[in-house]
Amino acid sequence: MTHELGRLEDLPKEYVQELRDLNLVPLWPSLRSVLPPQVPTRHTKATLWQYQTLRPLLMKAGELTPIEKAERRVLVLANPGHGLEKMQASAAIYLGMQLLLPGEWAPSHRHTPNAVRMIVEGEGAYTTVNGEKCPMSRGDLILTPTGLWHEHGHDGTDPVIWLDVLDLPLMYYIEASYHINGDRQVIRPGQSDQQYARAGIVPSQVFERSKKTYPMLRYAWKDAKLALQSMGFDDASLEMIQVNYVNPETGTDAENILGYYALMLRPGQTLRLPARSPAQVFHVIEGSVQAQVVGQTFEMQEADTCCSPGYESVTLKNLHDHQPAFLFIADESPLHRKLGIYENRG
Ligand code: 1HN
Repeated sequence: MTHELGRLEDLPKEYVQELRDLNLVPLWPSLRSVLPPQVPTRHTKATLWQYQTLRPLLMKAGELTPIEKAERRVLVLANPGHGLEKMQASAAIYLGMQLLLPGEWAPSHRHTPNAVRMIVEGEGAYTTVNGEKCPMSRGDLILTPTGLWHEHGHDGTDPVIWLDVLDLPLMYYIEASYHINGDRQVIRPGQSDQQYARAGIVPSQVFERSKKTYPMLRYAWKDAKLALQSMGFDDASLEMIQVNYVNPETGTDAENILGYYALMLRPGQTLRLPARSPAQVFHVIEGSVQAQVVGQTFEMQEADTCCSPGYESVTLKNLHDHQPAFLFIADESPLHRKLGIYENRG
């Protein structure tokens, strides 16, 4: 039973002021707003960012702002429900589209927020993560987890664009967000994507356990796509054809706060995702997808990105009848599970 509670206006003004002067506030006028019944208040609005409209503006940023003046040349995908200046896609998720032009270099730094990048366009760029060179190709996922040095370089001939996903809003909210600049990294031999590319085959550790908290830093799209295609092929009745990006040593989420997945929709398939507590981000890698999110319908083409608030179901439809569609998904599941608040409401 939810009772009407007393309002601030019900109290004598002088009393409220006396409290305020002592840095005191009565709880009951605000109790329902901080702890609403049944469903949390969500500022995250279902929002679509179309690549076709965003891309020319990102290229324009390439003309307007040299890389030295930007360090990271990014247009942030900001959710209007949170206020654009907050630079949030959801409560915990930051999204940005980053442009690196041929010959440019985005200098080395490390920071507390965890990041990944999903490569959208172009060849020849790479991220160096703790000395390991991770080449960028369309659909690849590259991790830059908390505390790891990272910088971007570009030896190719065309612009390279990628989607950055970070847990920056959370880190900022808990007053734990900061960075340290570093020197240009010395690239050492290392191809973690090759060492761990085949699930079930991992390096033996007889004499020494791996000291790496993050053994795999690059997840090639060709491997994720093959896994999805064979899942669909092996079981024609399988409804949700999805892979999780995991740490190959532990089998747990690739990073601590946000979860990363790739999903295949069969030709013409409609898939209803249950209402679960974490907010989600959907990014089209290949194909055309309709996303129905909180009463909104988004028609998404390749490289389009949308987000959905938590506690809402999402219905995805492959708009092609003859080709599969592939989506990259990021969500707040690892965070919700660690907090003990993860829910699936069906
Ligand atoms: C960052 O380090 C990168 O390394 C991109 O490419 C976007 C947004 C906020 C804070 C750090 C990068 C970022 C970022």
